[in-house]
Amino acid sequence: MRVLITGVDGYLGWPLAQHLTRAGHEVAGIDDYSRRRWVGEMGSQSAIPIVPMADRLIAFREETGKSLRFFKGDLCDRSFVVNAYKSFKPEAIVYLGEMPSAPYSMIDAEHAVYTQTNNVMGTLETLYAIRDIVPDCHLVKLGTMGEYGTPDLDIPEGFFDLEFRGRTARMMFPRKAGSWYHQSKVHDTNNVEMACRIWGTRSTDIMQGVVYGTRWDDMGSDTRLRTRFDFDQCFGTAINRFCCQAVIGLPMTPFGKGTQKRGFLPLRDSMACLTLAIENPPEQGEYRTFNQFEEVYNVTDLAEKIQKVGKTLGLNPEIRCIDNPRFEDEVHRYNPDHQALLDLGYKPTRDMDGELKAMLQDLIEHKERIASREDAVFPDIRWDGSRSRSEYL
Ligand code: USQ
Repeated sequence: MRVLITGVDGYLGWPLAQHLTRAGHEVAGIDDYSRRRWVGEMGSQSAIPIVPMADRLIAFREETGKSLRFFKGDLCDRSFVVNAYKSFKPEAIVYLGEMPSAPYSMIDAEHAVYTQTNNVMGTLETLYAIRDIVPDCHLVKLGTMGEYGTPDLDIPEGFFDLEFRGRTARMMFPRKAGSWYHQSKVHDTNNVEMACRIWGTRSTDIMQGVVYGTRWDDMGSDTRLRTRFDFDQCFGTAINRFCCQAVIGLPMTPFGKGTQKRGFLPLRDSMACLTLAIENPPEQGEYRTFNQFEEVYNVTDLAEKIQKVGKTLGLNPEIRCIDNPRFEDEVHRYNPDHQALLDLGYKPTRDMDGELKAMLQDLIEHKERIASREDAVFPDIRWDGSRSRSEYL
């Protein structure tokens, strides 16, 4: 299948391009290197060194024996998008090309507007390009479990039966996002669903949990093929940040009570799930939702797991709960359905300790590199708009 990956230079896009190529698909990628710029803006860099795209492409050809077609450009630039789609004629698009950080979107009005413009407009341009150029193409759109928020109810896979005044209708389950970033994905969900409904296009909207890990199943040995790993306060998730804090001897920082729960899945499982979605497309006109995660933990559980695994590697990280810079529920129900991918044959790895060990081993190699950007680890972006990090110091 011809698969186009938007955001191919990112954490998920780069391994996915390799994984799909090895699975026999013809892959093209789009990127404008914005992730590298955003992380630079945060005063940070990937903990695992990554090479420029030109070198990535050479290594890709040497390793897989195949070329990756690469289009450099902005997904909000209509003529660029149209030309790329006309040239490659994708049969599936994996849409990863969005600004993915909740804290970044909460910095100020400029960052909030940028996040929603980049994410929502980019997706809209793609919906039009699909309609006009490749109407049979399957859009695999990356949403987030954070779209649902923590509503104190069980969470279905996208839809539920709403009963009102004696009548029942199948409706989208209400979304209750907690950052401008997560809200941008809610807007995308509404737009993608409507495109399927009115134009007869087809999409899988993936409500993905937090992906972690540095390795994937068919990863080659060439270091130029490694994927990035961020740990700054915006682009590092809690799990990434805790691992890097552990490696450089800083306390791990659950926010508030540390009882916030999230769904997690390893990078290798994210690759497997996305491949299953691509290879099992919905019918023309269908919009479907997958809740894509494997295990649920709260952030203190995570820190304790990292502490335990870290000790086997000679680390001895402390856990220090700090004032929560976000407005979010810290004590909440979290029981989302996630059956659709299992029905398609997804076999979860279920080895978080093994993944954490590999992550920590890979990061220990780059301890100096992480320590050189220690400042970027400290969280000071607060949901009330102030910037203060005194408690951590
Ligand atoms: N947290 C801490 N300590 C930290 C950093 C975060 O306790 O040092 C807490 C946060 O308060 C939050 C939880 O950890 O309650 C998760 O935060 P996160 O930064 O790990 O992840 P989140 O903001 O939810 O966003 C990440 C990705 C995003 C993706 C989402 C999936 O950045 O792209 O959409 O995970 S999900 O969490 O399922 O919505």
